[in-house]
Amino acid sequence: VLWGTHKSCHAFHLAPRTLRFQSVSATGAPRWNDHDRPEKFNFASDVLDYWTQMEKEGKRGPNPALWWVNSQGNEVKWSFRELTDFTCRAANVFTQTCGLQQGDRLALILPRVPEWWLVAMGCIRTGIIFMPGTTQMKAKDILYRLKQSNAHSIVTTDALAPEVDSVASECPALKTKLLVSDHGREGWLDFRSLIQSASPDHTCIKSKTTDPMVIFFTSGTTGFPKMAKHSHGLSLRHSFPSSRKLLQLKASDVFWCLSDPGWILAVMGAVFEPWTAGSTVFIHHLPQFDPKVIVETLFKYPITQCIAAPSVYRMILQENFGSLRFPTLEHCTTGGEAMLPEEQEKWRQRTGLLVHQVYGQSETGLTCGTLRGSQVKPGSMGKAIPPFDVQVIDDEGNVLPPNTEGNLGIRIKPTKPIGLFMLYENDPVKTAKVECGDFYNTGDKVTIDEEGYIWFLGRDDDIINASGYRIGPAEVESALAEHPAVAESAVVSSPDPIRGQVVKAFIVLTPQFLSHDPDQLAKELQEHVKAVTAPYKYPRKVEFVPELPKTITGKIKRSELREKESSQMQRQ
Ligand code: BCO
Repeated sequence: VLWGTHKSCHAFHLAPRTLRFQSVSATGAPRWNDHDRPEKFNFASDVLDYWTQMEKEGKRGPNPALWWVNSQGNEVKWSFRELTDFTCRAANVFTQTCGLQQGDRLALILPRVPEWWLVAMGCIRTGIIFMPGTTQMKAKDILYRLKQSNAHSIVTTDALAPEVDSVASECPALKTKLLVSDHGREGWLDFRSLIQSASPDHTCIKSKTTDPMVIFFTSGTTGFPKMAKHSHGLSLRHSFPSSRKLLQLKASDVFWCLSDPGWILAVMGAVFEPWTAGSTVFIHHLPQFDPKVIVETLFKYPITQCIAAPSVYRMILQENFGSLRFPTLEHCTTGGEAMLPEEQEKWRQRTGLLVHQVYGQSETGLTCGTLRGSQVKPGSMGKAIPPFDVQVIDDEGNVLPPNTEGNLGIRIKPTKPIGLFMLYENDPVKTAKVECGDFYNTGDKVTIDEEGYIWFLGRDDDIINASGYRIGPAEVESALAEHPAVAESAVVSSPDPIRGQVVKAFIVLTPQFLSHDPDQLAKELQEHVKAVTAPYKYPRKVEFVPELPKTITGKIKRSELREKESSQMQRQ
């Protein structure tokens, strides 16, 4: 056991060796400007190892780089020096033990355990493209990802290993399976013991800024999730002065990102953003979401900043907590879905802190936000963060005047900005479809006011955003179709006071199920969806209908159902 049984100690007792550096800034000041396009960048050598050097020179305080806790009172604290050591070992495990090479793909499906950070950084050191995914995934979701990406390796836990084994034979490219566990499993390599025995001597690749680094699976309005591929530029962008102004993190800050490490929000909020500043990344294992644990954690630990989806703030506010005046918390940020002005105000009244909204997608990373210290306009997602030139555009890519509704576009011509995704892997049609004139079209409807503040209005396609999860209707409909009771279904968003939106399924039953108890059947179908695909997608609302509205060509009119839901909620 490498960690988990120790309380308040540095749990990994391996002595870090002397480091070899690729590049180190002498001053600690950002070395790049917003519009620089350096040929080479690697977050591990240019940022992580930089802070390691600062620690060695006594130029960084005693705060750990990674501080992990769980509800059992276990703790892991790693310095940057230890992180450099362990992530070099991880890099050697991948290249030497697993035989992986730069450009190979690795599926990273771990909960919030310290090894997640070692795997991600080990991949960056070696140029292996990592693909984060939520542990809520089921065998079918994992199979889809492994096949689509031609993954060469997977790292996961005991809970998901049987699901992986059930589909591995259908994934010929999959060479190695790595288990993060205290127990062995046949056919799997034991990541923890491999890390212990691996050498800490590793030379980081000299990656080009434009080389691929990470792939996020992101749900679309049709079909199954697409692979948004990012280069090392995604991580470089956090070094740009404009990005640093957003949270103004310092090395003494303790930053808590509550997002699951399967999402881009966590890759930015629990890796790139805090480590670029030399801050402490704080992690609570949180296997189940519990507002009480979050509040207790904010009282117990010296957390100075946090970022979480609006639903998290709402769920905390909904409970009857005595005090929400957290002793060390200075700055709160939210992203992943829209937050209403009255919700921001309620948080301010209870905590004394403003919530600053940020906006981004798996394709774009951080796109806009309200900078720390600048005016918060409640309900607005802030202003564009350079080098992104963000405009409201029409369907032809023409820039619209202030206060006019249109699509949020990011300028990609004549030059694509650093930090924007490269493309949808294996999908040139979809990649071309999101290009609109000189812009990447996010598909999100917004307005921009005269001061440059951006206001989210919604989407006019079928994508559902439920408590910060982006869900494609086809993913849920195909899960429902596997149940014998379902003749046909249409899945849409339905407004919800806590989750913003929830998934609603309109279902036409097969004749043999028409006489079943509807409440019981709805529950059975919900459990069925939870069992065959990631449970966050399950329809929290189910309505049985005799038929679905369709166009004359037989296409389901989801928009009609969506509008019916919205107007029904407004009437309530
Ligand atoms: O609510 P239920 O209990 O009926 O169902 C929940 C879970 O209990 C259940 N579940 C989870 N694992 C399961 C399981 N059921 C069976 N087997 C399992 N293995 O499934 C439902 C999952 O829903 P949930 O994840 O919403 O759970 P919960 O506890 O209500 O969590 C609430 C939130 C707010 C913590 C959660 O919804 C959340 O984390 N939302 C934020 C998502 C996020 O981080 N989005 C950011 C994406 S990146 C981005 O947008 C770019 C921004 C720059």
